[in-house]
Amino acid sequence: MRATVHQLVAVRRAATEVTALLPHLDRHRRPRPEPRSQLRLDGVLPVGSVRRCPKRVRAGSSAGHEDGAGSAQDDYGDARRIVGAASALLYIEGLEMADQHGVDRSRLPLRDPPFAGRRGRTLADSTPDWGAAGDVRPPEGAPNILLVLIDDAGFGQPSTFGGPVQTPNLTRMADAGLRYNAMHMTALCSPTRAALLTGRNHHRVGFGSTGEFSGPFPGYTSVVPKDCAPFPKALQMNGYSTAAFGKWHMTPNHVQGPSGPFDRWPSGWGFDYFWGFLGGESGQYDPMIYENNSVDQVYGGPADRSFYLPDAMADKTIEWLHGITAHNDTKPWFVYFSTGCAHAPHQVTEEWHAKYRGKFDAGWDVYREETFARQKALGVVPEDAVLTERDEAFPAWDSLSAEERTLYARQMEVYAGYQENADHNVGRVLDELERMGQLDDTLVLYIWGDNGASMEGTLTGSFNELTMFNGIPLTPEQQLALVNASGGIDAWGGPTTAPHCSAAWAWAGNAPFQWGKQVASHLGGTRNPMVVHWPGNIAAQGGLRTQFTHVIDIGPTILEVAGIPQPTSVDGIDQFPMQGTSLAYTFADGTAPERHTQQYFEIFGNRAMYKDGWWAASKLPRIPWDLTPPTLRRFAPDVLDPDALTWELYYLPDDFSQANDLATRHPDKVAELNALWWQEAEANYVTPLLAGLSAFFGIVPPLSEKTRWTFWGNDVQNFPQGIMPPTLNRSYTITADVEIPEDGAEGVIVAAFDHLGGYSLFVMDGKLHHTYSFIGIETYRHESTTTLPTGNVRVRLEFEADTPVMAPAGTVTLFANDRQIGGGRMDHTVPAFFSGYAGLDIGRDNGEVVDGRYEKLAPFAFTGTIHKVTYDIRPPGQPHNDALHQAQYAESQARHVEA
Ligand SMILES: [Ca+2]
Ligand SMILES: [Ca+2]
Repeated sequence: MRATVHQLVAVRRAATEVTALLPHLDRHRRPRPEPRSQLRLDGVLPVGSVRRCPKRVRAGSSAGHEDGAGSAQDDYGDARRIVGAASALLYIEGLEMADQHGVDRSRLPLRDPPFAGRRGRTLADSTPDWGAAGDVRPPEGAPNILLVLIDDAGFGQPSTFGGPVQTPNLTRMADAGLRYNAMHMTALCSPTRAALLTGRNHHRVGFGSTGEFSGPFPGYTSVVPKDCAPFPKALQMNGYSTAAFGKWHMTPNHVQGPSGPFDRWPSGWGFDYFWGFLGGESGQYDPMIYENNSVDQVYGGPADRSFYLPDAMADKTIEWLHGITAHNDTKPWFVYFSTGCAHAPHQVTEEWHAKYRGKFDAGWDVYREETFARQKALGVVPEDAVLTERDEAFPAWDSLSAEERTLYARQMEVYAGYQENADHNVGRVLDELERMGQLDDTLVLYIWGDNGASMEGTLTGSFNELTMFNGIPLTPEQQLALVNASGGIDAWGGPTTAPHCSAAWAWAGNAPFQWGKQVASHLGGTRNPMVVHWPGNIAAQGGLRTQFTHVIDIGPTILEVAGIPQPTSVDGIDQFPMQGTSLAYTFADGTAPERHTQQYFEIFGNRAMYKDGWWAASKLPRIPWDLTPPTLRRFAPDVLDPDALTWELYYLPDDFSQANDLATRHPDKVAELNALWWQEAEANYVTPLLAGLSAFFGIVPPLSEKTRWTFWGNDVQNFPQGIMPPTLNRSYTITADVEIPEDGAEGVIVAAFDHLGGYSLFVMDGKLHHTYSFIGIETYRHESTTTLPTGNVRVRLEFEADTPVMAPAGTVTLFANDRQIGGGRMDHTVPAFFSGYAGLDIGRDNGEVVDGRYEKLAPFAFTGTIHKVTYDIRPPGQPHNDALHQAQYAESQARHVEA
């Protein structure tokens, strides 16, 4: 921002031309209610900048009066003009690209404007055109857009829609805006998010399943095809500032490292800025945070117990808004605020869950009845609606023991407090927008849940949600024992736990509907509250909208409101049209006939077909959280007969909650919707049916040829699960070349994850230690019998699996310079996932630590030198390891391990 006298003189003539252009430029500026800083020639350069100019200029500058009033008037005028010209150049961001009114905004990026001036041999016979140096601006009046998405939350949870979770900020937006009670999601995280940001059906954009499970069919790649560009890209390329905060979940696991490719990261989806986590969930006390295209850092953990991710997310969003407003407050922005809450782990501090103490002691059956009554009183559920019945998969609250009730009630208290905190932090962003005078010029879309509340906690819930994902069911007795071992019921929700509530609480949270997350056949999985707030543009404050809407409608709505057409070409690729229907038509008219009249649903074989009020539902006949081999075998490719799967039928205008199955009364309607579902499935790449579970049926990725992973030095940290050396269900060796000073060394050589599942190789009291946590259920510790030598030392850990099965037992041996120095047994190893988040670190243990013995010293960095760490995974091609490979993928999540 500095200019020399030489540069100032050189631009002097140009400044005259700028003056001539000003009226033209101002005409193209985006009108704003408040007067904005205008492009001016005089007095714009900040005082500090002027003072950095050489003395002659400074003496005469407008900021230079302190130097005395006696300066020559000629000099003064010259300097003012020179400074003014420099200012014009420095403030060139105020320019627009020439004649954007004539630009085709549907072909992205926008074409550069042709030069409208004239280039002669010298400036004397040339005419400038500032348009070519300007920036793309959105259409006039394009508003700011705040899109809030809560994770894993149900229709019957927020108080705004009759639930017991206090959500004053959602209510505040609703009372000054609109409540939508027929908004639909896909029933699963990544699919909903991909549909949300592309305006297309989830299978059509490769997201029939989650980002963790890229599959070999077009609807299941977890990679958005280039002909379906996400709408944030259209906003960005049309001149919006764009940012995403929080949960992403659309970058496939194996590309979440520093080598990318980054077209699968938020930056590739059209976000100028990203701060959050790439996976499906995050620790709230020790998140591994990405900023743009790399890991920012692991925050919190034992070294900073004051850190809480939901608070930090709001802070970071506000900070970004301050920054862009300071830079350019004429440019509209788009913020995607996507909370990790209320996905597991349900982590929140006591101040938030203590206020719900005792509130759920009456249990989930009473919860539903009370919520249903409030829903009717609020009018978000029609008066003639019926509360659906409890499926026998969920036990009656009255049938539980006193101990179970105590445990489960606390689970719900924490789950509720966790959600209230999420709304509180959304409110902090809203408050700041209000203080900045931007709230009224911002379209707020606030969606409570990307799917219904999650039943992934199994019936008992879990102190560590990963028990379910590893196929480790726990009895209520085991659960209680493990809760007690983790600090007791009062520790639920704190950093020693990564909890998930009982599936029955989730089902209750989806009142008045049946089922929940993953069950795309029913409203419990698919219907979520939405609130729209846009004062001045929505007259019916506090109104209710009942038209059928779907998450693919959000993209078309936002583009319509911004005045930006859906792109027909992006980066040279012709675009497949958005499939959603803008719901902006509902803003003004609650009685307008619904325009989104037909929609298919499918997740993991749970299917639905909606058309003109009719809803056909076909739920795969299994308990949603049951992924055991005997259950899955019933749906294996050579067993499954899709025509044998039955349909239920509901007519939603008369039956809001799907309580009255009409299938036997209207077989023709069932047949019609069944045929339509298959037609839609074909067109949207849903087929082959159950491709989202294909890994369970032996359709596994090619076996990697790679057997060695090398970490050169101690500076590789925060490696996420998807790119770690694959030690699960294998024999493996970790070798570290280290240097230990004469007076010894201590600290972590390599650590992955934490005490709820992970391993660490470290030096303490001069000895080599290995700690392995089997999902927090059992912890194995091995220690060298002698102290390590000094100087250059090669330490080695060998794990030899006994047999080629999932979760193999095996023998650990520790070596120093090829001499055995210790070892022992491990009865169980982790079969599928150590953790849903966190990473691997060389030379330290970031975030929550694997072994509590060094927690106070966290991250317990190694005080010697690490030259390199090498992982050797048993070479492929041996029958032994082929079998292990098949086991890992084909039955991951599917094999019970006796706890
Ligand atoms: Ca979710
Ligand atoms: Ca760690």
